[in-house]
Amino acid sequence: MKIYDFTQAPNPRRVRVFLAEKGIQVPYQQVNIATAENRKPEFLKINPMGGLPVLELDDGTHIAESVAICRYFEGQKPDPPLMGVDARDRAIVEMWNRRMEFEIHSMTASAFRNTSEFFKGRIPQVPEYGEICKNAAIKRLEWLDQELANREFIAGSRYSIADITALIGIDFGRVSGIKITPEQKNLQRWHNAVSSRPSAKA
Ligand SMILES: N[C@@H](CCC(=O)N[C@@H](CS)C(=O)NCC(=O)O)C(=O)O
Repeated sequence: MKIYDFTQAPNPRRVRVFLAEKGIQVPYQQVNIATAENRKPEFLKINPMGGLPVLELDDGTHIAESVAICRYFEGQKPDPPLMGVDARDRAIVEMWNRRMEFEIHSMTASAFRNTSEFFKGRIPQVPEYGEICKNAAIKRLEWLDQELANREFIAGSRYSIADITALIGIDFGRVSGIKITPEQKNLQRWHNAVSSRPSAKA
């Protein structure tokens, strides 16, 4: 078993943090996105979508998509639970994880993809769309600050995959100037708490 990874990219970090929380160790193989190694034919045989991370099982199965990889490990090692503990809780965690993906993570990622020098000439960029995503992400942080007024973690009283997605989405926003403001005390309190967990360094 191994995971195709790129340490500087946000989606692979989601899986690394998830595994650190679970206490699971898997060997990593780096695939360099900066040199477009993930777009070469050898890697496209592993994941035709070209994205990272990808989990390779011992039987040769390849599982792409960060949440699908997390789902596999949640099944293999349910404790500590990071994706909910019963039908109601699993649905709530999924609701929040999807919100963190669509409303935060994909907004900060699209802001970067559409405005950064890194992707210039590599993908079609629409800087105006990047600005729309940046402003949307800034608004979403205001919303999340309010949401966190009455609970410890994103999906309730227990740390979950939704916290991982939010943490990494927000951290990745910094390169595009998307930051938690000093007034957002609830969000800052949450961010300090999740960032100080050892898993955040994964
Ligand atoms: N939905 C996928 C997204 C995978 C993805 O786009 N990964 C990025 C890294 S954060 C990537 O590989 N980008 C380089 C590229 O698409 O060429 C997931 O959740 O794993």
